[in-house]
Amino acid sequence: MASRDAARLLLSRVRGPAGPMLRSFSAAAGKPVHGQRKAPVRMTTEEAFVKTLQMHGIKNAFGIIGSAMMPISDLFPAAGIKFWDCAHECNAGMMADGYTRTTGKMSMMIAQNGPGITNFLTPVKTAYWNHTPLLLVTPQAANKTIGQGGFQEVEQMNMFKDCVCYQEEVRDHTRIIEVLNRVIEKALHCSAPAQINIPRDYWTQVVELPLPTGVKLERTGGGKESTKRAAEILSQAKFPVILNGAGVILSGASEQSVKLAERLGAPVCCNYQHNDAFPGDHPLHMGPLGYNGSKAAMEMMSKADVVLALGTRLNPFSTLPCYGIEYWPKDAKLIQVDINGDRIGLTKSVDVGIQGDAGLVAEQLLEQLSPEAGKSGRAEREALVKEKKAAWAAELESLDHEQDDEGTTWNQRARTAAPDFMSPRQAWRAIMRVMPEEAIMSSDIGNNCAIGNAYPSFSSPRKYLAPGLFGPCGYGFPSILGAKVGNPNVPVVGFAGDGAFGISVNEITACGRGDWPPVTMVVFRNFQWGAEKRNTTLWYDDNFVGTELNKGVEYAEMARACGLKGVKVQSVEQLEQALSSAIEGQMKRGETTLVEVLLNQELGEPFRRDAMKRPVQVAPINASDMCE
Ligand SMILES: Cc1ncc(C[n+]2csc(CCOP(=O)(O)OP(=O)(O)O)c2C)c(N)n1
Ligand SMILES: [Mg+2]
Repeated sequence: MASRDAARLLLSRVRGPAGPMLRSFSAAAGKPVHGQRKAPVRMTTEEAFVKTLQMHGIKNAFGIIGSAMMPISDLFPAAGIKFWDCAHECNAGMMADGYTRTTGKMSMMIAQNGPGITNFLTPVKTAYWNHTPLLLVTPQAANKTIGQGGFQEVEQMNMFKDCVCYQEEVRDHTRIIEVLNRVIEKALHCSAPAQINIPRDYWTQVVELPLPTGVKLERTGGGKESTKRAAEILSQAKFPVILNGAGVILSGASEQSVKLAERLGAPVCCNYQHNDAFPGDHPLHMGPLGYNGSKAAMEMMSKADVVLALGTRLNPFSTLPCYGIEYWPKDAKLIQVDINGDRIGLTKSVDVGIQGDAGLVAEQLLEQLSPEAGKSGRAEREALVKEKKAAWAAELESLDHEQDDEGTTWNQRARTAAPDFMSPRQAWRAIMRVMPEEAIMSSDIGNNCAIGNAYPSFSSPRKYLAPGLFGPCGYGFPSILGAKVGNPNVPVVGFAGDGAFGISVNEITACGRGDWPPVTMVVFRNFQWGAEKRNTTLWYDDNFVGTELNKGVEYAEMARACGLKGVKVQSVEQLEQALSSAIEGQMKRGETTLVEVLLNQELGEPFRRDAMKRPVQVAPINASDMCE
């Protein structure tokens, strides 16, 4: 009642005694509508917080329960917010990333102050480089005692400073809505995680506040001059190549990107780990650039006289030479489109930089292209696209084994030691034969997953979850759980190496509970931290330090002990059969299955040829010098 009265009072103030209504207010009670002025409402700070979440449609929270967040989690069921209580906050954060990346809807991470929040560090930075708009809620030790080192205190703002696009601490309980709303909007506008830090003694206060109006900033299609110049350059190009980045996925620009490519007759490469940034069944799709990417994409890129980098920050790792091919066309004109102007020209000199939304910019460019655009050398280019794609597909189909660098013999020894086991590539081909067309897949950091980057393509975006450029082991499993939460009717399959899976394995204790959706998880078993072992074979003379995993561990059995399905396979036939029946079990019987795939210990290309070098010995290290 009190709030209605307040609303009436405010309305009459705005209207004035007889004048026209200056602003309209939505009803104080009822659905919080975004974009409408609201009347103040008397409520608790936790009610205010939850109403603001509702207003932004945030329906999923991932974390582990703790007393400092309980005032709001208590309201989650009533609010229609599902709290996914995970086994580890690190996994909870990766789940939030998987959920939001595959749905385009914001989710939140929330946990106990101190140790709960410190566990979020890795996934928040991961989400940052995946450009995922997430809400990070960090309840904090109370103002009353902070600084006394009482209980669960840590510098929660400093800790995330470099991991979020925006962070703000609530300074007064009456500012709770203002701050939360701003944090959510920053995350959306910057497409990155943003943090609200809230001292726990600000809960359970009574405030009288209006819900926020909300600012939905319209994205732009770039500046007039820059789009005009870019369209001119593209119109005159003899061999235009497009590089689609995450921005194309995030802005939902598939259609515009296809139109632009078709108009220009330009082959389209996907940026590293963004295999779903262009439809895989399109004739101009070339596949991913970068580490273990598509040779066809690299060959086309090397021929470009104009590159349109659409929705990408051109991360330096993503365009490194691969397979010994220096494909980046240094003399080509470069047009870079990014929503974040700070990242334009950061890694490569650009001829035209356009700050804007990938889809809107693509539309602008299409409108401004000259009638001649794309005509020069079109038939030859299209023929070359066909030829290179076919050649790469055939090569990929024929590749069974990994190469040893000159002077090293690891792969040859690995094959001899386990002649009955599959190689990573044999396993990947078997997997690709049974993956459903519409499936969402996740990947992890590791050698087997990296080899796999060459294989999948997707007919639509938001289908490929790779860990991205923060490169955390332990992404594949939790991210696919998050993807399934957001896409319950789509088959999902996660992939991880046995070491990386071990980092996230505790989630098998959580994900078998009643309302958790079923997933299929493939674990590549080679009993080693393979990617690091590869570095050791190449630069450290097989001096294996910390690269061996426990052969006694049985992951499929562990899954079964947690009430899930678990199956261990060794041959191509077994793998195909087990994976297809696991996916069928996921979709028809609600079963979560872990497929443990025994592989030989072959190892593909190392991640960092660019950063590694042979050590030299100057002052030898000797155990006898160790002090007691
Ligand atoms: C959290 C984290 N710890 C360590 C690393 C370094 N690292 C990168 S790849 C890798 C090995 C992964 O081993 P595994 O998951 O078994 O996959 P494999 O390489 O054997 O296929 C390690 C330890 C990392 N990227 N992230
Ligand atoms: Mg391994």
